[in-house]
Amino acid sequence: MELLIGNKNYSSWSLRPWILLKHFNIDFSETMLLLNGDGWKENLIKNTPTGFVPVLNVDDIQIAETISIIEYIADRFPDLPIWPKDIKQRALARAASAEMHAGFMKIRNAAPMNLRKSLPNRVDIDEIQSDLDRIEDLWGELLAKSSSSFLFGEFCAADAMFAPLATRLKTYHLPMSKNIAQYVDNIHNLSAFIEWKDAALKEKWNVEEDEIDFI
Ligand SMILES: N[C@@H](CCC(=O)N[C@@H](CS)C(=O)NCC(=O)O)C(=O)O
Repeated sequence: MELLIGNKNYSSWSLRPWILLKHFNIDFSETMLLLNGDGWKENLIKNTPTGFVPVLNVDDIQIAETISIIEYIADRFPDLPIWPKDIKQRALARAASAEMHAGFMKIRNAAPMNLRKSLPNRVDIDEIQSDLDRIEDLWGELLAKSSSSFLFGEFCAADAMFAPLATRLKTYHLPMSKNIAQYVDNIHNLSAFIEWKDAALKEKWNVEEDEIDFI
């Protein structure tokens, strides 16, 4: 299996399947397709079905779309707790993941993932307040019922889906309750996340549209 990813500092979608594969010690290779530089988009179009990363190459097929990659991983490794084992918990984990896939547009637009920066006071909180409220409600409710440090007990695909959002809360010093801050730290303390971030910090490239200083 080969995972095509974008720059680790910026590519929030790439982080999701990567952190899941790493956390569960699944063997895969990775190839980075840059999101900056001359011809970067043409290169993406040439190497992926959609012109976007991540993509999982498996034998003769290319799986695009993060959520589909995650479902493939879950199907391929049914003994691993990629999703919660309980059918109702699994349904809730998938619902939360689908909500992440389709939503939180305000925070995604206003606060792009940028792991190497610390950017307090750059985001208009009023503009993203409804997304922040939803995070408090959704994560707060799940964490209150969770038996461990993550949304459904042990780390699972839903946490992988939310990992980039957790980084945005930290990078932009967004307001959050104590419980949510603890969860954000739990994501940051995962060894798979630390490995991704260490690599991100070594990158020298700038993706200007994701640097809110440039805007
Ligand atoms: N719906 C896609 C979104 C993927 C996506 O937006 N990836 C970004 C990198 S994080 C990308 O490839 N951007 C290239 C572009 O904007 O043209 C998914 O779920 O994987």
